[in-house]
Amino acid sequence: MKLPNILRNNCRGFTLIELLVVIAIIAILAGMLLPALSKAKARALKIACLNNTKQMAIGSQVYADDDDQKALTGVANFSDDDLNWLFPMYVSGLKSLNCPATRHYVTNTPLPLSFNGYNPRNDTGVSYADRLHGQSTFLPDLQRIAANVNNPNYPNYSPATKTGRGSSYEVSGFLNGNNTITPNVTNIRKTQTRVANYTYQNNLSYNVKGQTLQFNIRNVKASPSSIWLIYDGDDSIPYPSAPGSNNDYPDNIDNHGADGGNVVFADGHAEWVSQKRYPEIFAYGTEEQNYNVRVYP
Ligand SMILES: [Ca+2]
Ligand SMILES: [Ca+2]
Ligand SMILES: [Ca+2]
Repeated sequence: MKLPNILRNNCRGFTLIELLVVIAIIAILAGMLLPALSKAKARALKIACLNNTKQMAIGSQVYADDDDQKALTGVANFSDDDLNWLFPMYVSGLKSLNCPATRHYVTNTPLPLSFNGYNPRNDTGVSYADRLHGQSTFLPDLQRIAANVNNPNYPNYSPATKTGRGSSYEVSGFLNGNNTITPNVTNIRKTQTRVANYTYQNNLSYNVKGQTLQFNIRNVKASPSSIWLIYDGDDSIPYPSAPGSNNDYPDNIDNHGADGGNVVFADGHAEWVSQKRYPEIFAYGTEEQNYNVRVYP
């Protein structure tokens, strides 16, 4: 059967050039859309992570209410990041302890306290069992953050994919920690009473990429809304395995890259802190000395 001319013309299909033009237009549109999509995704992950920190903020306030010393965290010293004091009594979901912008994971295999092999310097005067408020078990994966190269049990952390065992959040349980200027001064455990009445003891001098940031906060009264308790885990993974990585400063390898991180404060609120504001907010939050952000080759 012979088709009428008008139908034959309509059925001729596309020429190769026409197809290539259409493909090129789709590629350009996709190229314009993808950065916007990945930005939207990063923003959603920051908010999901902020929700985690809000869970921990409530958990640490309830922990302090229950605690004999009214301590806001259960860590042993200023650099200890053990989160077993929160889970499962004060934060019931393990998912809240891993940042959704990472592939960190915690295995839920509780062990009796007699199996504990992690004994950091204890500046609290309180035993591990008492800091866990009567819990009889602990999770080894919660005793360290995933992104920690000094983690002998899990040395295979991948900074490129942010994959590894451990929690995603660091703890700042003491003021005046990391003390190198006046090393004999005892670190101050963050309790409800102390954060309400604390006066900073040190002026802090931070080196950020060759620039000195000076915070003259000695004798300044601290506010619980400035004092840090928990934050997006950030330890330095040395060059060359992670170029440009600095401790406690948002870099590409960190949970939210160089954008910033979420922080739990001693008054029970949580908020996003950008890279630009990070060193200053960290100074008021931790009173840690020895802050050094290097520029790597
Ligand atoms: Ca730490
Ligand atoms: Ca750190
Ligand atoms: Ca960092």
